[in-house]
Amino acid sequence: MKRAVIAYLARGESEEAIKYALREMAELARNVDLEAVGWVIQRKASPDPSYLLGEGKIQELQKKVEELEAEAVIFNLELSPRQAVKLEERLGQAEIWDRTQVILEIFNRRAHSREGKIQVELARLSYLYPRMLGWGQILSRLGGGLGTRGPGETKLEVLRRTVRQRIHRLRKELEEVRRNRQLLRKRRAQSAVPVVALVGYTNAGKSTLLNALSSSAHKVLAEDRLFATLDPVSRRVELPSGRHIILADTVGFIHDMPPKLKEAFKATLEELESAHLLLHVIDLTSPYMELQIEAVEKILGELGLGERPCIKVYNKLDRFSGTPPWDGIAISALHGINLPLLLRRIEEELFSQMEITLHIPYTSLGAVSRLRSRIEIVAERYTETGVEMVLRGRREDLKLLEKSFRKEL
Ligand SMILES: Nc1nc2c(ncn2[C@@H]2O[C@H](COP(=O)(O)OP(=O)(O)OP(=O)(O)O)[C@@H](O)[C@H]2O)c(=O)[nH]1
Ligand SMILES: [Mg+2]
Repeated sequence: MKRAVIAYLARGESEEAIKYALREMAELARNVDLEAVGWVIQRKASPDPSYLLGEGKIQELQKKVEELEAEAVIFNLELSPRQAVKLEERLGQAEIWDRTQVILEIFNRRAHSREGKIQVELARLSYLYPRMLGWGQILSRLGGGLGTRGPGETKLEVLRRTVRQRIHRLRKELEEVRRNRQLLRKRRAQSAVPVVALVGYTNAGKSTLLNALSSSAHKVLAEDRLFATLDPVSRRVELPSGRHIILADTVGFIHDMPPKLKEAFKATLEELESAHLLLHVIDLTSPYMELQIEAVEKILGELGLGERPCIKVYNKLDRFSGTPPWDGIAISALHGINLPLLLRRIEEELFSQMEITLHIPYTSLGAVSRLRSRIEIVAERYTETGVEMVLRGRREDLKLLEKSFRKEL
C-alpha cells in the first residue's frame, strides 16, 4: 500500500456530504492499493484553473505530503490536462491521481469479460488522449532533443495517432456488442418472460441477492469491495406461482460517476432499458443510505428510467436494529430473510391484474387493439367523442396505456 493524501475541493456541499465523500474516496483508494493517511479540504466555489486548489492550500498540501511521507496525492475531482501537468511540477515526487483515474483503475482490475475489457479500455484511453499533449517535452528530453518541436513531438504525434486509431477500433467493437445485445433483447421480449433488473449503489448486495434467488449452481461473484460486478449476468428465477422471470445483475452505481465511464458502459446499462421492473437494492446499514439512494435515483433519471416500476429493497436487515423505511421491503440477501415476501411483491408488481376506466377517443382506438392480447375489455360504452372502457390487465400495461392517452387528451 502506498501512503496517500486526499486533496478535497468542496463546492458548497454540506459537512455531512464532505465526510461521506472523504470516506468513500479513502475506500476507493484502498481498492487500488493507496492508503489515505491524511487530507486537506478547501471550500471554494470555483476550482483554480492551474492547481484546482488555491495557492495557500497547495502549500499546505505540500507540507502534508512531506510530514506524512506520502507517495501519492488523490484529488476528489477530475483534473484537467493542464492541472495534471501543473500539479506534477508542483508536487514533485508524489504520484498524482484524480477520482476518475482511481475509478478507472478499479474497473480495469475488475473487468474479465471481453465486453467489460473493451469498455474499460475505451474509457481509459478517452481519459488519456487529451492528457498526452503534455508529454511532448518529456519525450523530447528523453530523446535528447531541444526546443518544443524536437523529436519528442514527432514521437508524440505517432503515439497519439495510435491511441486515436485504437479508440476508433474499440468504439466499433462496442457498436457490435450493442447490436448483438439488442438482438438478444428482442428475442427476450418476444419470449414474454419478464426481465427484472437489480440496480443500486456499489456494495449494496445485488449479486448476493441474485445468488440467493436463483438456484443456479454457478454463483456470481459477490464480495465486500467496490465494483465487484463489472460483467453482468442474468439468471432465471421461479416465482411462487411457478411463473419465471429473468433476473439481471448490473454494474454498481456511485455518486458523480465519471462521464467517460458512463459512456463506455452504455452497452451494459442499455440492458436496463428492457427491464419491466427494477429492484433498487439499498444498504440499510450504510450511515449514508439517503445519499446513496439519491445518487442511484439521479443516475436512473439520466438513463431515462425514472418512471420505470421499481421496488425498493432494503438489504442487510440482519445487521440493522432500527425500523426500516416503510416505502419498500426489508430483507437480508445473505441470510435469506424475507425473500419469499420479496418474490411475492415482484409477482404482484408484474402480474397483478387491476381495472381502470378510461375514456378513449375514437382516433386512438388503435392503441387499445395493439395491447389487445394483454388487456381485457370488461365493459364499453360509446359516447360522442369516444369509448369509455373498463379495462383489466397488468398494472404495468394499463399504466402505459393510460399515460399515452393522458398525453393525447
Ligand atoms: N450482513 C449482510 N451482508 C450482506 C448482505 N447482502 C450482501 N452482503 C455483503 O455485502 C457485500 C457486497 O455484496 P455484493 O452482493 O457483492 O454487492 P453488489 O451490490 O453486487 O456490489 P457491486 O457489484 O460492487 O456493485 C458482500 O460482502 C456481501 O456478503 C446481507 O443481507 N447482510
Ligand atoms: Mg455485484
